[in-house]
Amino acid sequence: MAETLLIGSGNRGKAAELAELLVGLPWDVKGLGDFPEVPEPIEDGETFEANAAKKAVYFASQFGVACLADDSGLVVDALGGAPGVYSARYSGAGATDLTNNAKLLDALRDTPESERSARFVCCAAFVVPGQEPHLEVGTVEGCIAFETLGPRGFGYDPLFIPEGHDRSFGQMDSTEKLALSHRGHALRKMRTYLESLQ
Ligand code: ITT
Repeated sequence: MAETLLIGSGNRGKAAELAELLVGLPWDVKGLGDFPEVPEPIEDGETFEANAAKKAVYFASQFGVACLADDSGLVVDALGGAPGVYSARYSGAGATDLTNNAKLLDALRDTPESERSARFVCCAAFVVPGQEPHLEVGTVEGCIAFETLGPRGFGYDPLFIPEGHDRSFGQMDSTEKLALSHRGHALRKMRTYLESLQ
């Protein structure tokens, strides 16, 4: 019987993308909804790598199963790298995708097109209980639009236009986004690692 691989994310958009990127691997992929509720892991690391490892180690030890987690975010050059590791909570307690996108548009309201460069970063962490995490990082370069574009995806997708394209991630379906995205890049490397374990 295939071993359980828990996707350790409470973000439904992210968890769906991670599940899509694991299709075809010989694991029994489960989500947090398949396990009893536990407190959220504490994400107090200063880097994507530290937070990704913390999440995967936490859920693997809580439930005694292998876990894949990701810590990700948007790095905006004109904002000195913000929101970065604070992307989920950029607009404060109770932040939503809507309030985060509104805050980002406001922060960049006087920033011209030539200075709106940004990148998404994803660090994926795979942990077998009791073992060291294995990390893979992916990035995608792009720029921040002047208004939200498109209904798809989650988070900052409607504001992020990947380099070489004229549509935002919010205007792409998941297949097109994952071919270009930070999470797609990190997870394709992680797949190679997971396949090497078989
Ligand atoms: P988990 O920790 O439970 O996985 P989270 O949403 O808190 O969920 P992070 O701490 O890694 O996850 O924060 C990532 C945030 O960065 C996320 O909430 C989005 O706002 C943004 N983000 C990351 N990847 C993104 C993507 O592919 N598209 C749009 N926004 C993204």
